[in-house]
Amino acid sequence: MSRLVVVSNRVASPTETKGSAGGLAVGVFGALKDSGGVWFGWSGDVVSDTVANQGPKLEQDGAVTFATVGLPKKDYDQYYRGFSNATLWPVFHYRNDLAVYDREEYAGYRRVNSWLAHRAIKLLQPDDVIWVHDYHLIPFGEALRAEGVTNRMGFFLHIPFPSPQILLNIPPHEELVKSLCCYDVVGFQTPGDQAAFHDYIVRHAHGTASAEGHVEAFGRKLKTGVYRIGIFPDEIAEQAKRGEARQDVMDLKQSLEGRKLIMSVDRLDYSKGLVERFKAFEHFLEKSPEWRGNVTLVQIAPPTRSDVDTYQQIRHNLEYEAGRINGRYSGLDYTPIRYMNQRYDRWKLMSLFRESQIGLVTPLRDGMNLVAKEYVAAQNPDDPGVLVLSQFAGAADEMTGALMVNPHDIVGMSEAIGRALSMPLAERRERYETNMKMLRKYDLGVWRDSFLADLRGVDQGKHAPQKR
Ligand code: ADQ
Repeated sequence: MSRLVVVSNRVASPTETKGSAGGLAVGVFGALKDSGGVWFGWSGDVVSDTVANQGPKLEQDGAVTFATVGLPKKDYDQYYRGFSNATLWPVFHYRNDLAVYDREEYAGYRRVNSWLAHRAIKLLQPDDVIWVHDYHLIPFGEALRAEGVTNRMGFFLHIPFPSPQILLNIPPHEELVKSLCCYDVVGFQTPGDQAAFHDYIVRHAHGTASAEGHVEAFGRKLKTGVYRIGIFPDEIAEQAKRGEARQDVMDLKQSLEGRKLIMSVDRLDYSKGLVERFKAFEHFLEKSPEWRGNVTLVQIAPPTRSDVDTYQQIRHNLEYEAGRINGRYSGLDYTPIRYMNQRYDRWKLMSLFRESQIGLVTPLRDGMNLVAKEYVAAQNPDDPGVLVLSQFAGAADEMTGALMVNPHDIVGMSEAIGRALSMPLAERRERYETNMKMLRKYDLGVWRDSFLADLRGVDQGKHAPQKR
């Protein structure tokens, strides 16, 4: 089998791939181990130009090479903080109101992609299969092609692909889509994302797109597909069970003094609908006095991208809302919202999920949302909690056993909390089983293997120079 080269903005460290981090790192590493290969990307360090140009730094773990480069400050600002996270991320999450566009940042974004491609070339072998991940790296494949690389190349978008009317707000939208068309396979999380891409191809790029995902545009032919990212549910269940008897979890249980528990876990990001969620919980307490003092919302939200302005704003808003609501409904021995900013070990998160009666997952927009899936997998099958899920999470397509909510509808979310708290066991079990069936059908291995099968199925000679 040909080697695999994975390219992502951040590279998991060899220790993270041993299971302590998210399942995604473990899943991708599994594919790398099977075929041997390279994981290439940014180390997360900001370094001098000289140090950056000395990269990539190589670390070997069996048949897998971890190859990382540092980024100079200017590149970090323009490529990562700028165009990736202040333009692409908000627009792809339908938040044009939060997006800024700066030509120089965009130029930096393309420049860094070309520089990364150039650093990666020396690691490539002729029949390697190259799998590029996410919005930071849209032009990476095109930059490799410009250097004469003819390998099979695929791209997977972890976040939503917006409808064309939204995408048109990014001035160089056409260049971005053209870059995507340089890959052989482009993967999306949901049929809606794929359809939005096809829509752009047909209506704005004068191309064609078939229902089977055959796309022709900008003089290129590619395949698009829907590859729903998943988890390994049995592994999550195992972690959740293992944590049950651990001290931290027992302490939490004791501190709840028999109260019901609602769990929410998200990166601190405006796409996750945290403020609306807090307001829904407040509304629930307002309308259901019998529940005051009897139910606690634990919100775990580690900060990310804290040097991007909009992220400082959301953090500020959330602290304000938590303080305000707690001020209104706390008692001497009761705090309605426990809001924490730390990262937690996976086993701890999973066992907290298992202890809780509701998983409240209400993003305004989300590519997939793995927390929703982890919540379900962590439940005790004999007495499962209820997933309350936003219709705008990619996971909503599969988790049809969830109580579905519109995260803009504060009253609707508040009603769903009430319904979930008093749901009979038989209904909870039925909903849990429905969700578990989908988690097993579309687990992380299926996501990875189906994408790679499509990529490996591409004719290897497709990009070879034509003989005269
Ligand atoms: P994210 O936006 O990061 O991912 P999500 O899919 O929920 O969102 O994944 C977050 C992961 O981080 C989960 O595995 C979760 O358990 C973990 N996590 C969150 N908070 C944590 C904490 N405090 N401590 C430890 N772990 C924590 C992006 C897209 C999503 C898409 C994924 C995968 O935005 O839509 O589902 O990629 O493709």
